Amino acid sequence: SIKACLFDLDGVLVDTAKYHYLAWKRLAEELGFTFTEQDNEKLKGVSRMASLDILLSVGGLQFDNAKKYELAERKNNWYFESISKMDHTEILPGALNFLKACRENGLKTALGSASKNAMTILDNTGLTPYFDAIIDGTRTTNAKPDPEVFLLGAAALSVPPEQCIVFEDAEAGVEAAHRAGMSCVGIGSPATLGQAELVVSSLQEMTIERLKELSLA
Ligand code: B16
Ligand code: MG
Repeated sequence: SIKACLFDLDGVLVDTAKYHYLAWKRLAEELGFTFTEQDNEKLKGVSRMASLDILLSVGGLQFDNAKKYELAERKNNWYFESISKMDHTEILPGALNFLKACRENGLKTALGSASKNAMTILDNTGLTPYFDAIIDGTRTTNAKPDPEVFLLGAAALSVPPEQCIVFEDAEAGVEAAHRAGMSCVGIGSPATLGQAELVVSSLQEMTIERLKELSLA
């Protein structure tokens, strides 16, 4: 039976994708090319440096590592300005209620995010107290679809992977969950998250009852 729920951050609990997009778009403009919202889809769940590589390939540009770190830092400074202004109103519909329901029903909760900015976002939105463990991009060396972030989460909770369920909005995250030996609920569209055991459009559709049905299946 399920003992723990592991949550991705961006796209599952908060919509920070729009801030990532604004910052990447600004960087692309400074470099002299256009970066569309559609291009931005490819960055979901992907680490900062891998995101930069995708962006530069869209612009057909190549730089050495020192320059790439400088560009990534420039983007991150703009992104950080946006998330510094976030508050609880930016928690996605149903997320807080479901986190509370998990805890009221004795389930452990952990964050499993690729972001190095996760703590700022959790603190500003008031979500930090709802987690028994927080694993973010400052704690991992291998990005999703590597299972590391979720395996570290399960270990921090002392729950075996097969008793964990992951909530993810990115295809790479669903794969990471499966490689960790965990079931996955996709948040978004079945077209991209079809590999997940269940796909819902938001956490508003998620209940403890549905979670239990899932673990019986
Ligand atoms: P940062 P998640 C991911 O967060 C985002 O989806 C992805 O777009 C971003 O590039 C990555 O975090 C790294 O974020 O630049 O803040 O370290 O979905 O894993 O919660
Ligand atoms: Mg995500």
